[in-house]
Amino acid sequence: MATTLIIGDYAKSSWSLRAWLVLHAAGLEFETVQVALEEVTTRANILRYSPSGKVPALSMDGIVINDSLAISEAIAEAYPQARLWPTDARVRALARAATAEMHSGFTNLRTQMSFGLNLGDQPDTLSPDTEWEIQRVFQIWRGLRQAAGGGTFLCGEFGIVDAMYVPVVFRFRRYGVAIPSDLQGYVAAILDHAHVKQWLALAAQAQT
Ligand SMILES: N[C@@H](CCC(=O)N[C@@H](CS)C(=O)NCC(=O)O)C(=O)O
Repeated sequence: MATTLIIGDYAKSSWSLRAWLVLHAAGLEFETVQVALEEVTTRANILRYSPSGKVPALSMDGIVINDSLAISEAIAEAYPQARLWPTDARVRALARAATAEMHSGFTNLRTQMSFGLNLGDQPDTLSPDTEWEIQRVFQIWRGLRQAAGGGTFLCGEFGIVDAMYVPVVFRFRRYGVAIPSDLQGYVAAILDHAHVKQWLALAAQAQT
């Protein structure tokens, strides 16, 4: 079977977006199967492909890998030439920490500022915890960019850590969160990234 990524709706599935970006960053040719989320049949439909009942899942080399981070690691390992992690060990450790923090944390931000590709929405009054998490994201971005010492993205080239934070960029965009001036270039580069724009175009197409 061809390499196949099982994803959810473009406008709803931030975890699918992350894995999809990582596969593209590695230059992989792959097929996608899309399962509509938030329907009564969603769980049963995902289970046809993914034993966790969640998307994304990657069918590759005769196995199914569920979870965006596990998929990212598998792709980084299979395609080392894509340099999805920074080459410097210290920067790589920081990129992994930032990735893990996104993958397992930011629950207040994720709950209060739900994922969506639209603009101009008002969140409920942000809790102090959410406000703190927004500042923590900025701190992580700054720290990585300083440690990596330049480049367009967090650690130079677009990699797994950038893919992990793309949905946060969309959340900030959706709710009009002010981006500090020193990070505006990074956010602009993310929104101008070819595959980020492709995902937005696919989402727009799906809505017509
Ligand atoms: N930790 C998982 C989270 C996966 C996840 O929560 N996926 C959501 C869509 S973004 C899902 O499959 N929801 C379907 C459901 O719960 O029925 C990952 O990183 O892949």
